[in-house]
Amino acid sequence: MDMYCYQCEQTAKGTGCTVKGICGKEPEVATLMDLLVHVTEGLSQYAHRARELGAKDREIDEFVIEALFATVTNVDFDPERLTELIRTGAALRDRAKRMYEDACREAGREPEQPGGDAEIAPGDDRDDLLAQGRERTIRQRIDSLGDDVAGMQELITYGLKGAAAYADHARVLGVTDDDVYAFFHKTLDFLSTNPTDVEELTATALKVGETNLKVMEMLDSANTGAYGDPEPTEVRITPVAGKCICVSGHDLKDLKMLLEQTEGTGVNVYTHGEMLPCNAYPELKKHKHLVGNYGGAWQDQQKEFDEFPGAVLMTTNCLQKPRDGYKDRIFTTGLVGWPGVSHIEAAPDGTKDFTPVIEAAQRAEGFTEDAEEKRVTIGFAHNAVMGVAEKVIDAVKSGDIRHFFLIGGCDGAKSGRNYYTEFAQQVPDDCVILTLACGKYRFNKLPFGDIGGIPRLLDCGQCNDAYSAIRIAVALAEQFDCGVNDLPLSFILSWYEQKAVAILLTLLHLGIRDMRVGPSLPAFVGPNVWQALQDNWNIQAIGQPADDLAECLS
Ligand code: SF4
Ligand code: SF3
Repeated sequence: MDMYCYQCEQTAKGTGCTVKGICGKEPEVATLMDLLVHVTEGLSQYAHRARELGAKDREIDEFVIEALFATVTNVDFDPERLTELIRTGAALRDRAKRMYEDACREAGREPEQPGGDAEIAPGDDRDDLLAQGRERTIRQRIDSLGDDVAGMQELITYGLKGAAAYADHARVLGVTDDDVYAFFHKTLDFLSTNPTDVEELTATALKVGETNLKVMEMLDSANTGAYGDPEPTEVRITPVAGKCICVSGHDLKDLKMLLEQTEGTGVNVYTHGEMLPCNAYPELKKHKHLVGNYGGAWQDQQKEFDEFPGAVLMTTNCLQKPRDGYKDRIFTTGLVGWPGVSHIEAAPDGTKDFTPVIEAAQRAEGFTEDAEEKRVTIGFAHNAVMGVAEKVIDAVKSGDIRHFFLIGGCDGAKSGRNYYTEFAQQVPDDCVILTLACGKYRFNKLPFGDIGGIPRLLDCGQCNDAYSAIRIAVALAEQFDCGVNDLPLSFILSWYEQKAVAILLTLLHLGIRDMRVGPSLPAFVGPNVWQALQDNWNIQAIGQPADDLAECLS
């Protein structure tokens, strides 16, 4: 076995990638990622203990977030950059150790020697690192602990990875929270003890969900604080003539910097994938050369970027192997990386110079003519929906709105995802669909019409805007003086990577019941854990759209 990874939905044969990742991850990269997670745990062993004595270090806190984010599916495929992260992590671990020992000295107590991951010594060359990584594979833990316990440990790790991605986006916009950093260190320290108590593991997983809710709230306030509250907006989804840059990923700040740097250059900017919601933020959409959205969800990028006659900027996941047709005009930034693809680094003050991207756009042909104009409506985050809350409540009371469906989550390439399109198409005319994340591309261009002026399809935004959907659900429950589970609201979720895992843990933490999840169940959720999820939350695997729909409405 060359590697073992089962962290995402497209894992090989539904059990684990063992030869090479379906995502394109080489065994070497998978091994370095495993080692990086362990280095992070070792670092947190000291950072957590130091924090208990009042000592902390912002660089250490931020590194843990970035390192975990780098290991999320479809983010970093570059062994060089992962090696650098491992070495930086080990150096910071030594700094954390000194910080802890100093704090102990001041407190007049003997320092503990946590051992285990805290002792990983990055060797002189990559082979040495790989040898260390191969001693700590997930497969070994599955073999020694069994599917359920090893899977629960991974569930916690994946939830942390997802929350780390959101925390990093909030951080670049200046929003951080000390308690969140403390939780990451504490939880990574817990994982470093190789915990096996299922109750303790379950409680920790739910705590990850609770922390992720806080992190999504931080990101919401970072995004809206910097760029205003999203407002309902009709976005053009067909090209206009001119030179062009397509921005994918999730990072609003990167887009803002690029818009400022392309102002007056004659280069148009398009969003792609999870960047579509950016078109609804006042401070982003005010740039007239943000002309709309190009293409659909991440898994269509190879064809779409090949056909796009300009430059492409990838700000976060989900990156696929760049084809030769566009390898010289795609750029990565932030934590995203692919060997041989040009990377835009941030200056120490966080600013980025996108000149190489703009020059690549100017060299490319651009769109030669306007395509037929088509638009979709977006921008129904919590603020916009709360603005028409009274109208929505009246429509529910009068029976004009019978039921709400939240159909959303991550998309992927696997068959079985047509379920979400079919489900949305079969939703009766007197029901409203809330959607978010890249899964919406399965149906967001279909005509859904409205109910008394309320659009039947309300796009809340990116995956992290699950926070908006939660706020909307809680507000409705308050108005009707009931719990969220008593609302005429069903959750139909699609998952793919670890951010979806973090959101699922948040929904479980909130006690949301009867959710349907698909297209397949996570390989890392063992049989007994799945049974417990069913017993405690009545979570269900998706079935047939018509049957599931009938059950939701019954
Ligand atoms: Fe396989 Fe997903 Fe892991 Fe990639 S991230 S190696 S596709 S399980
Ligand atoms: Fe999509 Fe990758 Fe998750 Fe942000 S872009 S939702 S899969």
